[in-house]
Parts: sequence; C-alpha cells; structure tokens
Amino acid sequence: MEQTYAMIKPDGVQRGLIGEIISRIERKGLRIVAMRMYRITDDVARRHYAEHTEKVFFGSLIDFITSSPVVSMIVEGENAVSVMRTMSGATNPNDAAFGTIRGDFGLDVGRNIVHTADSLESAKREIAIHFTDADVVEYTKAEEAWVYE
Ligand code: DAT
Ligand code: MG
Repeated sequence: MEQTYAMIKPDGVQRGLIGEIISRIERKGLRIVAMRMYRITDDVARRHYAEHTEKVFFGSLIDFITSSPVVSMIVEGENAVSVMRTMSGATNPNDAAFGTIRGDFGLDVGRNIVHTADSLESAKREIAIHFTDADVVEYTKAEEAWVYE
C-alpha cells in the first residue's frame, strides 16, 4: 500500500467542492488515513512549493494557497500516488481530460482546485510538512475485500 498527499486548494473549498472531491476518492476505493482543514501559513506554503521558488508565478501561487482554508489529506491505496495524479488531471485545467477533477471543474491554471503529490518521494516530503504521526489513523475498510483481489 502506498500513501500520497492531496490537498483541496482554497478555490475547491470556496466553490463547495470538498464533498465532491472526497466522494471521488472514496468511490475509487482509496482510504483516507488523515484529514485536516486549516489556513496554510506563508512559511508552510513556501516549504510546500519549494521546487517553484524561482518561477514567475511563485508569488501569486503563495498568495493564492494562503488566501483561504484548504483541506489536507493522506490517501492510501495501491498505486495511490499515480492514481491521485490521474484523478486530478493535467496542471492546466484547459488541458485536463473531462472526468478528472481539474477537467470537470477548472478553467485557469492558477485555480486548479487540487494539489496531489507527483511522486512517492514528494508524497513523503509533503506528508511530513502537513501532518505528524499522531494525525494518521490506521484502519481497514470492510469494502477493501471487494476493491482488491
Ligand atoms: P501540479 O499542481 O500539477 O503538480 P506544478 O507542480 O507544475 O503542477 O505547479 C504547481 C502549481 O503552480 C500548479 O498547480 C498551479 C501553479 N502553476 C503551475 N504552472 C503555472 C503557470 N504557468 N502559471 C501560473 N500558475 C502555474
Ligand atoms: Mg506539483
């Protein structure tokens, strides 16, 4: 089982898409093992997006991600990292396939509703930024016997 990090960004929360997005994760058969709603601080935002420090859009990205609450999650399941990336869709919602979260709900690269870790290494790094071990719950769901062979 793999763990990945996912975040419903401020636009997803403001647009009333928390339920929709959690629903898609649940319906896929994935297991949410940590979840928290909070306003991201400037420091956490800069660490989360450290790889983009030099980009021209970095300032507006930090302003946006700290502008309103987010919902952070650790999502667990087989191939959870790539499954959540596929579910999110391409970075620019205009390129994202319909059926993906960004493809179904977005129109602007700066308002693309969700963040999902792009590799196992990124997932570990991001989980450590947003959660402590005490936030994580270990359990199994009865349905998993019907999700996995
Ligand atoms: P992703 O979120 O798909 O992993 P990324 O890591 O390349 O994409 O970029 C992080 C976020 O930065 C992205 O979700 C939206 C924003 N962003 C990326 N490219 C951008 C651009 N050209 N203009 C404005 N914002 C951009
Ligand atoms: Mg990224």
